[in-house]
Amino acid sequence: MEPDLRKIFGRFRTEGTFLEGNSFGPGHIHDTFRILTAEKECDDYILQRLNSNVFTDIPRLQENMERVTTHLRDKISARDGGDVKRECLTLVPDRESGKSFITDEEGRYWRMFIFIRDHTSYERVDTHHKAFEGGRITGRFQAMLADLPGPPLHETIPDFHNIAWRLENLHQVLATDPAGRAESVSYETDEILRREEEMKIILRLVTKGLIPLRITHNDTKFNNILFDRQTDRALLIIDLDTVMPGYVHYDFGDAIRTAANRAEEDSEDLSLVSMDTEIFRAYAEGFLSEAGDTLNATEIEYLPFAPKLLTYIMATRFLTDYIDGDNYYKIKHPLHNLQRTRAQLTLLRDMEAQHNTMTQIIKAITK
Ligand code: ADP
Ligand code: GN1
Ligand code: MG
Repeated sequence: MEPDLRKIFGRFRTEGTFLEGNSFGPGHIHDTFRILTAEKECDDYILQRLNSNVFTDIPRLQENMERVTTHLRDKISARDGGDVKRECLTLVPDRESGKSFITDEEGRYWRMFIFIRDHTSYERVDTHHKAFEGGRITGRFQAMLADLPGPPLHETIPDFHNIAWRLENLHQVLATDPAGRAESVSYETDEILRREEEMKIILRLVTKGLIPLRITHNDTKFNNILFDRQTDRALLIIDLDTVMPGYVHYDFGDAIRTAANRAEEDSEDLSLVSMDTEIFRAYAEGFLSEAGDTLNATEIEYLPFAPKLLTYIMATRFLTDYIDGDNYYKIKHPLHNLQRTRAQLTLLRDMEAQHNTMTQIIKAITK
């Protein structure tokens, strides 16, 4: 059933009159709508019906979101020229309870943000400037959250980037083969399985105490960074649902996976998929300009490995979802998850070929 956006809008403490609501943005997880208000001087809004299959405890998720946005807001407003309306997300409370989410008659959860005015975002990155800016804003995000007070954030999706767990899931669907697709993807499956041990290296370094747990974003794909449409400066990173304890490699790796890929994440034409090491360099320069001082030698040493790991994790997740019968990601056609898997595996092979170049670049930046 189509949601009654006007009615849902009316339940939040908004300014302005509902003019129209439309589906918005490239997200794979929630149902996102942009709500335009009739008055020119009033903000527009983003309304999201949350995916509670993916996020099973929405109240806890929203608790994290409130803590994180409040902390960031305080830091940004303390900075000269900081613009809290455009440099961090603003949650709009429920009119009645003041909570940061509501439930509708079907028991579905909704939340609302102020729409970030005059922004743009990119699926692909074609200039050094954009890549540097993306790195800068993501590095700064991590640095700003380093002193978040209070207890650890909730793990909104436990083991989210734990590759050992992701591989267990793959083995499980291969064994049960619920959609009868396992045999048709034996090539892709082999590509994943022969790299299993190599990809657990970060987990082994963690066990040895060489890589510390930090607060990370965990979904730093480049289209989650919003840029100012006029100046092309990065404003902020959005999609804070997975902000929780993690390792620096998760944020650095996922950003490179998306920014430095010359093609789209799900490119059908695999000949277009490759890794642009100049974009890697620019992003790394931006990221390390903000977060570099906090990282230890092992974290830095393994930064060139991070893009491979995150590309591998996504390939594993897309393949698992395909074999499972497409229950997790939104898909646009029946082979979409397989197409995503193939594009990620192609990117992974190119990253492997260019690993030495990435290592040299990180050495040059951090020497
Ligand atoms: P998903 O987890 O489904 O990716 P996001 O939180 O990333 O959901 O939101 C989906 C899209 O909605 C984003 O890619 C962006 O285009 C848009 N969006 C989300 N929040 C805002 C906001 N506060 N202002 C402007 N656009 C937003
Ligand atoms: C999802 O929410 P969105 O569309 O930015 C996913 C990420 C994947 C990404 C792949 C909560 O991100 O982990 O990297 O798709 N988010 C969740 O495009 O699973
Ligand atoms: Mg998103």
